[in-house]
Amino acid sequence: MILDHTGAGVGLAPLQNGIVPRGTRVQVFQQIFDVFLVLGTLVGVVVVGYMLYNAYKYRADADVKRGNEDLPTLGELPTGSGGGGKLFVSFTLSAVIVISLIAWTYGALAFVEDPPTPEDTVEVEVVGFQFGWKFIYPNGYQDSTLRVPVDTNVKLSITSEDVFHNIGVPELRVKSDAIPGQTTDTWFIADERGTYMAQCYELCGVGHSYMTAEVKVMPQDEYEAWYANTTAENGTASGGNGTAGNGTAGNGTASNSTAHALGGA
Ligand SMILES: [Cu+2]
Repeated sequence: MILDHTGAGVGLAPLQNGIVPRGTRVQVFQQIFDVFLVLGTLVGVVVVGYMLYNAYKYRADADVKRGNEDLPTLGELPTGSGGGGKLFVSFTLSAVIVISLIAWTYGALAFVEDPPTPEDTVEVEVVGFQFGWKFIYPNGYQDSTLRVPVDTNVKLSITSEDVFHNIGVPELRVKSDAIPGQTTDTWFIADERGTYMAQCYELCGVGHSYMTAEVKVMPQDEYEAWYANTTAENGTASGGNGTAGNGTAGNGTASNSTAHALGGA
């Protein structure tokens, strides 16, 4: 099962055998999607199938063919039959399915909202500004690119230094508000190396669509070697005047000119 892959590295293994999914956000949300897809399809097939069956059974010329004189005639009020057995079964079944689904989804989302924090968690502060992102590491190092080790729990503490922003990395299923004067915590685990794109999801001004950042997921040893060489002084990100945007190919110029134009107004 895919859950084993990531769980082993982050100390979540004992929790994974339960009904409620554990693992990376990608795995949890995928399982929720799968369960809803399968159950939704099943309910759809039963409902549409039963409807078609009855449409055929009670078709206009049915009583002629079957010689069934019990069929209601047009305008006749239904008298009921069977003591509501069918109604009881369908109500009970629906209630059981809906309530279990709510409980199960709630359990899964409660885990996503507040997961156990393993000891090797990498903590990064994220500061949004018009128009870019600063990633600040515990040693004070700042960068406009987020570098994290693979298969490791990453905790982000997100805030903004001007207006509302929202940082999201769709591929990692992580997205969170960046509100001035307030810190929002979220987390993710990337189980594949590579470069992902973080971007702003809150319309925050003219440079909003350029407000992206790279997320580089590195092998553990490479990350540690890289982090060992960082200090508070050698960071590339600085201040709130848009210079942090320089690190991102293609959008640095746009962010800078916009930010400077605003600053000079
Ligand atoms: Cu923004």
